[in-house]
Amino acid sequence: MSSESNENKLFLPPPYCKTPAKFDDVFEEDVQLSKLDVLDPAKVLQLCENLTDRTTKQLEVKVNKFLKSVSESSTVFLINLLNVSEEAVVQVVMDKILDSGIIIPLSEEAISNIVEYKDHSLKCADNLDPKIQGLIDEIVPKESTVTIIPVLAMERRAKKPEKPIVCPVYLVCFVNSAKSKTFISKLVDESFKYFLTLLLNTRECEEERRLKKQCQSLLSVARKLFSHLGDLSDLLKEIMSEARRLTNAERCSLFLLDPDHMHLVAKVFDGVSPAEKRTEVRIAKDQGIAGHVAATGQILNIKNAYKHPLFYKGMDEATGFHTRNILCFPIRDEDNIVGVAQLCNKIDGHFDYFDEQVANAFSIYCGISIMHSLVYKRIQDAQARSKLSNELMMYHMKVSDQDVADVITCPCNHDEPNFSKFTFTPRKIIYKETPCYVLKMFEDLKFMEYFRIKEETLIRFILYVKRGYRDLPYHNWLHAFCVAHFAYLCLKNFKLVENGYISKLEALAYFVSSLCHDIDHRGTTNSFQQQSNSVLASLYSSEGSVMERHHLSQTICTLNTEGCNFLDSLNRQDYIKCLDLIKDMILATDLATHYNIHSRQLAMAEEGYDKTNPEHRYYLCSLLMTCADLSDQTKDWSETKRVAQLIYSEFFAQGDLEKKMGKEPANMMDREKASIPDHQLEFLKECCICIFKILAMTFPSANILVDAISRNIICWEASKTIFNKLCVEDKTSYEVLVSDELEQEIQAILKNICI
Ligand code: 7OP
Ligand code: ZN
Repeated sequence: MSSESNENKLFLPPPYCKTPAKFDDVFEEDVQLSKLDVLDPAKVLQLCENLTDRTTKQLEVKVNKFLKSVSESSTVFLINLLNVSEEAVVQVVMDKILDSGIIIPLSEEAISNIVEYKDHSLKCADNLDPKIQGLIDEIVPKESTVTIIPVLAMERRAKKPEKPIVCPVYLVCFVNSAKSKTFISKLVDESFKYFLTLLLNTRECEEERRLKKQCQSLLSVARKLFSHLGDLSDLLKEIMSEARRLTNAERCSLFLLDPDHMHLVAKVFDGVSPAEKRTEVRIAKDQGIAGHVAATGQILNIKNAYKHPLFYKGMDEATGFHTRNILCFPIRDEDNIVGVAQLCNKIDGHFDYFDEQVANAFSIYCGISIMHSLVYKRIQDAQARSKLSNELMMYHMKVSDQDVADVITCPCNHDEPNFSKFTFTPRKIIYKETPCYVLKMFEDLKFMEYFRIKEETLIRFILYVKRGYRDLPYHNWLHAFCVAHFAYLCLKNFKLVENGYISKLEALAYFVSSLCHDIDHRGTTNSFQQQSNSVLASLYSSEGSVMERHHLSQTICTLNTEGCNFLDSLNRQDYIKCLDLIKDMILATDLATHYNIHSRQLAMAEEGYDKTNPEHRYYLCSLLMTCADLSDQTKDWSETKRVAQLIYSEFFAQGDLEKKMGKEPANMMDREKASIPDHQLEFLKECCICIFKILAMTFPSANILVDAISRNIICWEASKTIFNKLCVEDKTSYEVLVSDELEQEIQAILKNICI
């Protein structure tokens, strides 16, 4: 049949619908019986008064009774033709409401082919769809005459509402009627004018209620998806029992594909008596209905299990359960079928189109849950592994009680002269004694008594921090020690606490931050982390200051290591405040942070430091951190030169690494290209001088630091000629830096300046 003739049929106007003008005469011609010949207005009126029910079933009973009486039939029933779900449904036969409706699936094509317009009247097709014929045979006794009259209506759920189409919505079946087909046809045409709209509206209303309930249940399940994250089997159980409830199934089960991919293993049995539960149900992946669904990925709606070729009776025989019908659907994760869910025995009939829709939604829910819990498990595993390796590492670098005792009983004096002067160079402290000096500074700053710090705990903390630093040329424990020493110098010389610039707690945080600010530095910059996609970058790059965030995290970890939390005698409020300050101060050591707030720091110094202004306090603390971090540059020339050697061997190592990775390093990191005096001069002039000048605006005694940097600038300027000379002789910048010539030359110049 061509699609055009098919379409024509659909556009046939039903007699009770507003019809296009050109059809009007067709119907006028065809009138053989008048309205009054078939309908008694009083009866119709009485019926209409009575059609007050809320359900289509109850309405159908009354309509059937009316039609039976008028048509003098033995039985009348309606076949509902549902265009949306593509089903034919009988839910009432005469005045008997069926427990479970008789539902048969019909294709859209089949539905549109039911009706023909022939001999100027609307009829059922001569060869009625065999499925519908079967449905009628199921209800009507043999040897009966059945007159079937179609009822058409505008399709309300048309895909294009602006182009409505007319389609059959009912087949009215009259059994053994005493009236002629013409009479019955006229009766249907005329009477449905009065109640078709009511029937259809009620049908639609029922449908909406069902959809609403379905949506609500799906929503409530969706909420649960997040509540059982930790336990997948719990969650799946919850989901499946909801699916069972929603589709009115007697039981449901869920099978997941075994990792061997050869078996489906039952994970959930809901609606099964406990006695029936066996240890494990396992089926071959290509066996039976579940296997078929797993293989094809197609939902299977089986109305009669025992008639289905794939149905395996063995399970029923083993369990004593009788399977009538089955709705079996696949469960997918991102791209694969990972399992199969099965709903058995719809309590009042067959699984229908709507059950299939529910199944579809639940299939998606299960898939999401499985995926979520896999991700969740992976995260938990990773966390556990990291905790384990952390514990292992901590065990191997455990600071022993003996190490702590050795610091307490250290026989050395620790009274270097000028230790608390800006001119003191902490790099000359004997390495072994650095922890003792840190302890000494803690004591000297009166932190021990003020915060009731336990000496043993503090020493253990210091020793763990020391171990936290790697063996790098520059960013090692000695750098931390120097920065902490400079913090100590500021606290003492500027009398930061005594003069109320900062609080005692801020002072403590400043000192601790200085000591910890580079823990576990890897000798590479923030941009290197991002370039190389390092683990640290993946953890922190979205927030910036990648390394600094890691140093902070390491600091907190160290503090939380057993026997290390020397801050635990602080009250809760101070403790939280202290960690907050430490966070701010460690993050302030990222020079990018410094450049961010540099102009506001300058403005603060220009307008005068206001200790009651919290922003000023933050800017001052940040400035103090930056100064401490760069304090190597405020020492004498030989220190500056030594530090430059350390820094450039670290920078060049990163440059070498970048070259190996096929990237081009920045000039400063490239041992072939870098001009050390130029980079140092730029760093001192553009960065250091400015920072220390801001400091000196608030603390005039810091001018000696600015002067020291200026002297170093002169030396670097002077060194340029030697660098230029020796570089021509094919020496690298670094070779010149460590050469004797440079040392001699600058010493000579310095002697001249000092005299
Ligand atoms: N002296 C130094 C650093 C050269 C005490 C760091 C940089 C910024 C701008 C050069 C430049 C380097 C940086 C510290 C000290 C240590 C400064 C962070 C650097 N002489 N560098 N240098 N710094 O990023 F022009 F690398 F950790
Ligand atoms: Zn540092």
